Amino acid sequence: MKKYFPTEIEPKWQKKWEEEKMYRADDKSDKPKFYTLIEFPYPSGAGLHVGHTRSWSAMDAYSRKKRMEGKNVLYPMGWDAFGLPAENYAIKMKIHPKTVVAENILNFKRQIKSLGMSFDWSREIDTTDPHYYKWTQWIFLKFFEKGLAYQADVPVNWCPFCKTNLADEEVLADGTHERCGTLTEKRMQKQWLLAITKYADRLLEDLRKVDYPNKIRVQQENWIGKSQGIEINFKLKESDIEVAVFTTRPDTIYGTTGLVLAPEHPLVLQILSEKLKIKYENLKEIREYVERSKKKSEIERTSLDKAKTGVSTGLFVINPVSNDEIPLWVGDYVLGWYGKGAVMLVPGHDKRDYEFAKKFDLEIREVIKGGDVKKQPYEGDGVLINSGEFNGQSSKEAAKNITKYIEEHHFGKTMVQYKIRDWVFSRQHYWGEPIPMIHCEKCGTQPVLEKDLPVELPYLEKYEPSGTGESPLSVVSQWVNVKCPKCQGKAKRETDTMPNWAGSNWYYLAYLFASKLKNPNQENIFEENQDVIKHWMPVDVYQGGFEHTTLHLLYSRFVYKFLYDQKIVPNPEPYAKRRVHGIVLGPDGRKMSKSFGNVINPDDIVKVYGADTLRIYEMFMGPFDQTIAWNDNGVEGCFRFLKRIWQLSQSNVSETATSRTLSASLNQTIKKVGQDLEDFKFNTAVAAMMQFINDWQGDEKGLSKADLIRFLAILAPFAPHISEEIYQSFSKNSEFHSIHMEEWPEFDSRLLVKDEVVIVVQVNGKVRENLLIPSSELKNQSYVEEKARKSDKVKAYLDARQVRKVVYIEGKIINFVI
Ligand code: ANZ
Ligand code: ZN
Repeated sequence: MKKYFPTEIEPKWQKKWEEEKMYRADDKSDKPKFYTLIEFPYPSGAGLHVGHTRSWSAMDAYSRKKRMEGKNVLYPMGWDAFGLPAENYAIKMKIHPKTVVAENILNFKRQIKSLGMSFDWSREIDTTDPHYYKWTQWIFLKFFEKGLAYQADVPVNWCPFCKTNLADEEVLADGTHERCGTLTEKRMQKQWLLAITKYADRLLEDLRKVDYPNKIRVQQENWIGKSQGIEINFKLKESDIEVAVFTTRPDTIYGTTGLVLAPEHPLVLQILSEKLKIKYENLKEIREYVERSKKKSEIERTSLDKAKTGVSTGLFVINPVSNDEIPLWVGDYVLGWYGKGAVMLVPGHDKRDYEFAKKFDLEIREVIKGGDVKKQPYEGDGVLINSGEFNGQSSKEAAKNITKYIEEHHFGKTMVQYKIRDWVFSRQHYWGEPIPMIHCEKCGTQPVLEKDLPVELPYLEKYEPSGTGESPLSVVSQWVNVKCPKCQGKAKRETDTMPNWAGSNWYYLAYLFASKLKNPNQENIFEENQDVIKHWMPVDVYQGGFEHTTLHLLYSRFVYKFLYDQKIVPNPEPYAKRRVHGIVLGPDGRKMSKSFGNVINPDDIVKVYGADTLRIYEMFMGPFDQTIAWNDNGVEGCFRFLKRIWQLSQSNVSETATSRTLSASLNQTIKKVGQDLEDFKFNTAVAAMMQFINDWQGDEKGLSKADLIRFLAILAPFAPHISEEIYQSFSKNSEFHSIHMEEWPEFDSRLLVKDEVVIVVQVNGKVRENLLIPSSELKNQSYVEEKARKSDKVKAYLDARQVRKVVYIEGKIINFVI
């Protein structure tokens, strides 16, 4: 018998598959298209980790099945290589990021190829290739042309470690940078922004059009944060000045005992400039307070654990509905950018307002019945009291009626507010796409002409961040100083670069025409490739992690919608279906990390057990969307599973038909594996095949050749090499025909039920016989009992003894108690 040496057979088939160009997707095929996508990796110095391999193996199995089902499958791979990790690594190792990226890509590719993934390598892309980022820059110019890319002074999140500004999405709830864990600070700085807020409603609504896991949909909904409310204008006493607030609870308006402005509010700035014709007190305190709150982060300001701070302006405003005169305060728990940057203070029914009122001894008024507001705010709904003509109405009714009253009297109007803010799109870093803009003293900020794209990133010896908030590109005068594209006068290039999310906004489109990216005479690549874009989009299944849900997944949906509006893509959503994978932890149950010494390198597993074992193990280790710890014993077990298949295919295959019982087991397995693969239940699919192997081993005659091939066909997506090797050993074809080109086997539903079942016969709990009983008689205890009594082996025990009781467990055991 031949022995199973995966390290011999695997490279052989990988080479053959590549020669045969088996996994090339065909743009012109008449088979139905199927586009499967995994999040392309950032090629890190550490190489591939077993988390990558798990996710890609799963999608590989899925893609292979789709091919076998007759689909024209596109399963591509590329490199997301700009950004902080490459740059930080380069700085640490003192190697240029360009060199680092090139080396890492080579290593990644070698590793991936050793796993036998069915990627279409002819479509490989690299976001740091100027031929690629030319189009990343082109998309930016489109945004600018449509008024959706703009510069503004905004409070930004500054990471003191990475020395760059970050988008809100890159800052975690505790205020730290998601990449490096450093606590970020708020700074005001002129930045480029993309107007994602203009798409907020569509990004929210269109979640209905796609099939995403619930958790992901909810995370995006919350991040977008739509609030339906009303803006209400309060007049400053003895003046024409109006201050608007945003509230979602107009029903509580009679409970308003103050109005609180954010320190950034324009009225506060006016007060401080002393331009208002009103009497001032507290000016010094207000100024000091505003200065102090500038230093605080948003997290600090809004934290529920921190004591509220504020300062009185000494001024009063009038509640337009109740006509109450109420004090005007400044408090930094109110945010400048949200709503109207001002709130009506309702301490009886809002927790934050309650704390503010307690701290500064402001009145607490109960207007909704439901709790004891002297002790704690009541935030629920209820019946209105102390609310004039609205008394006795429910919160819901009152909210409607008060809104109507306010609108009719022109005191305000309904409005929708979103939590999401425009996307801060500039970074003060070297390793990114230059933003293709030019600043001219005369003409202002001008876009680079399309014909001058790409704006190539110059090769710098010194690329470390300056730390001043200026990009390291700003000191490269030959690059910075250019002619203005409009007046030809002296001008300077924009020196900020794009965030590391820019390249992944459209990479799923780049795969579709990857071979054309290098064409130097390329006109508008999107226009010229409309046919392939229409053919392949949307992505049928996109598989990735949970961690980029409000980053890449949201950003790329936004950019795709924008491209849809430019008539570049045929539909409003890029990904029809999203599936997610869990994380693979180290054998000790902790996150894999060099410092814990618990990192599993896929190379080591492949070297010892082969790629098929690694793939089978990672599918089998647990439910795909759950976080699972690595287990070496599990790897051993999967290796043994493959070895048994190897042996059985040499020792237990027959020229004649498969027995009815084994045939039933095979048909059940085909059915289950097919359904499980569809549902991303990879672990139970493998378990079903393991169960089948037991049945096969226990069967005297074994599998027929035709049935062996059917089994190999369902094994092939999971263990592509061993199934190919065994298949070829049985193949009589003179021309090469791969198992991966076989049709996905049908199951015979008539054969799903076994027609005979083994019943264990016990006497006093001891096994004495195994009987074959027809499936149709399993429910018939007297039939089973009679058969058992007639068996010679059983007879010997029952003769001349009295049977006291017979216990029958249907379809399994019959026990005679004597
Ligand atoms: C009065 C009120 C009474 C409120 C009450 C709530 C309960 P969401 O749902 O998150 O949109 N708010 C408005 N603008 C704010 C700002 N710039 N900074 C901080 N808070 C602000 O929350 C809407 C509520 O958040 C608004 O409704 C307002 O407080 C507060 F019993 O107004 B409410
Ligand atoms: Zn100019």
